[in-house]
Amino acid sequence: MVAVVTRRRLSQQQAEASAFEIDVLEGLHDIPKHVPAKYFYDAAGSRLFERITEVPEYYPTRCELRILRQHAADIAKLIPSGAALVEFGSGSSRKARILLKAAASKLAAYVPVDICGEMIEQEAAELRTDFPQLKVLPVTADICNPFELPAAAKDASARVGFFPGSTIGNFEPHEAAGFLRNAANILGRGAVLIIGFDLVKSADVLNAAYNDAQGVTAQFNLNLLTRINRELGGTFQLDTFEHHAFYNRERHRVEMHLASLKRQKVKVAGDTIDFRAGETIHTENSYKYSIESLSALARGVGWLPAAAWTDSRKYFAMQTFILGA
Ligand code: AVI
Repeated sequence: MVAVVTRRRLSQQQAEASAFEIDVLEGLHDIPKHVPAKYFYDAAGSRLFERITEVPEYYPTRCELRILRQHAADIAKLIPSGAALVEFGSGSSRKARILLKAAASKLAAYVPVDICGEMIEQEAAELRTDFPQLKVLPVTADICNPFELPAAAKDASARVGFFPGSTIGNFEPHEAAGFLRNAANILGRGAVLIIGFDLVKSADVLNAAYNDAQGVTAQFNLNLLTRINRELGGTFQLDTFEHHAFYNRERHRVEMHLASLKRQKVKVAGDTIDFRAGETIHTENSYKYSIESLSALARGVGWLPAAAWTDSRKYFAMQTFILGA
């Protein structure tokens, strides 16, 4: 049994490793060069992201926590009694805990869904201690693909989706629509969806948030090259690449790039990649929405916009949507 589990875990790791290799090589041979932002989050990248959330310039996490703490009771009122709360990309469940404190007594279950099974199982154990009356039923899945909910969530009076963290901003708009469609299919009739997202604002605030003075965001961006070196036998010299992040006003998004400081050749998984001086690898887009623009996107795939809350500076929003008939 142990051998079977170990073999299964190994083959999952191998499949993930080869998807990483395929995506990185495909992106580095493309023009312009790009690598999907989801590969930032190895163990070191996840730790660096946690540090980003604490730098003074990066406001989204603090704003969202403030909105949740201030309006938890109102948000909880929108959760039907006997509903299951399904969190998409739950990670540490830090934000869900605020909602759970306000709504646990009327919930049939809390279903944290994340690609990282180990993390949510560990978090689920802690939640069961802190909320002994609550059924905590973790699901390991990619939130952008169809997945099965546990029976207790399917049998609940309704399902309420929770998608905090402005992760929706890291999807291209067509992917965001795809996510919303998938969430509608999974949550089903009568569903409510609560989304936290970053609002369009002055370029100065946005540029500062992604270029913090301590350089943590730069380290986070460059860590992608460290990961490629380690996992794909890459030969990137980190001091020959520079973190570039800027707000692209036309496309309502912050773009992150890694710019080569010189003309050079880099080896990755046996392939040679040529860089011109100044050429960049596009590593992330972080789309900023208005309440109206996210409402329009959601309406297009059947979600009707309902109540929304923002912080006092209108930097960040938490909005609820109801699945149309
Ligand atoms: C995870 N995500 C919402 C962050 C963002 O703001 O787009 C990732 C990040 N990238 C640089 N700083 C933070």
